Amino acid sequence: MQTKSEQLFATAVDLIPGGVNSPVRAFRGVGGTPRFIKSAKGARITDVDGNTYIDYVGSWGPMILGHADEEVVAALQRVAANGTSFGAPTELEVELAQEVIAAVPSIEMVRTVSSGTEATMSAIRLARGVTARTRIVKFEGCYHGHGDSLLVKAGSGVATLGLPDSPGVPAALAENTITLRFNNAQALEEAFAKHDDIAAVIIEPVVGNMGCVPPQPGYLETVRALTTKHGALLIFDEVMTGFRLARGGAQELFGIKPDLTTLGKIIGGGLPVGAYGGSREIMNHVAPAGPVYQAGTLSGNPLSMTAGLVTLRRLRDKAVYDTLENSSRRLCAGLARAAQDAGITTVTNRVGSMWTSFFTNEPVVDWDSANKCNREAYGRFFHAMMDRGVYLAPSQFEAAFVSLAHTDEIVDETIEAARQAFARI
Ligand code: KE4
Repeated sequence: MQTKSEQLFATAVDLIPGGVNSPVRAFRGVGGTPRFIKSAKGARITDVDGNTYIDYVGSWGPMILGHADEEVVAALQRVAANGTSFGAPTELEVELAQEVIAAVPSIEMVRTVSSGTEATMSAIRLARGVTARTRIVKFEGCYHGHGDSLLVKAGSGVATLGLPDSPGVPAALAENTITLRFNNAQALEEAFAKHDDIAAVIIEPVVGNMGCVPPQPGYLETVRALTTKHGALLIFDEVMTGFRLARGGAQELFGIKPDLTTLGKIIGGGLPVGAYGGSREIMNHVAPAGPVYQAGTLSGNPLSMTAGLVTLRRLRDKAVYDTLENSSRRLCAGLARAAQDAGITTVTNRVGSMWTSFFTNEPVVDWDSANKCNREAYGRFFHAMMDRGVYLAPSQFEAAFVSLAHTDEIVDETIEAARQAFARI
């Protein structure tokens, strides 16, 4: 007897490429049939067959308050009744800009768009426009959305599917993207010695897209010094880490001031959103203030702005980050201990409430070390946990997320499930 998820997936694969609207959802990284989700509340999601799971994906980052937060839902219902999109400026966009600028010191001016991909694409174009240079630098295993210039040795779903790069990206464009090893300062130094036309270095300051990989001590400082020295803009892609690791993101945590920051996910509270921001001097190059063009029909729409504002205003209370730190630390300690007690070696990388349990026995500091992980073991663990009511990221090369709805009891329930899952595999 087929489950409803299996029936829906069989139908979906005929209508939608791979049956999904984003590749990582197809479970290719872990095998099996993706669960079609019917509803969610707090830390839990429920699939179309009525199975409920403790959710550590959280829509890949946005759901830091937990799912279907009452205040967010009520605000959306109120605002939707007044119309969902006007294609004209609204007060909500001014308020969201104020909220982002108040939280992220390096941002004096911000433009909102409808996805993280749009944010990074636009930031790259802006950097090229401002510097009149063409080359950009990114890092292996980092993923910045599916913009052509950035789909080169990317992480996340690209790494999960083992795609070297994506067909369709013209060589003439890809050759302008230099890809280096993350956490290797010398490689960046050599790239700047070799090329004097680097417009920007774009980096995930804490990588989420090869699994969670923190910067090594001093690395971000060196990246900042080198970009300043060589007149290249430093773009912190904080689509995942923004408002996740601290109210001011990774740049607050590590005390680094990038030239441009890209945001997404949390600032839309689960509605479509992206943003890019920086100094007035740089941002005033963006149309219509300046010549660098970028536009969007639904940019800054009332629903995304509303869900984002409710979420960001709840994150003004710094205590929320202490709560996330404590629950995440306890969770990861429990997971690591459960693996150890079952004689399974895992390496846990965690920064705040984003983490990854790598199935490997050596430190994971870059794509090469992440890529050595045992994906099959991760897949077995993923399914053993799902069988026990816990929904992890369906790929070894993704970060998982704790929300404010993950109470101590839920963390304990997760650790118990892990004890059984590790014993099982
Ligand atoms: P979107 O276009 O998916 O909104 O954002 C692209 C993006 C940009 N930068 C970073 C650091 C990101 O993590 C992302 C998107 N993250 C993935 C999860 N690893 C989204 C999930 C998916 O692709 O379905």
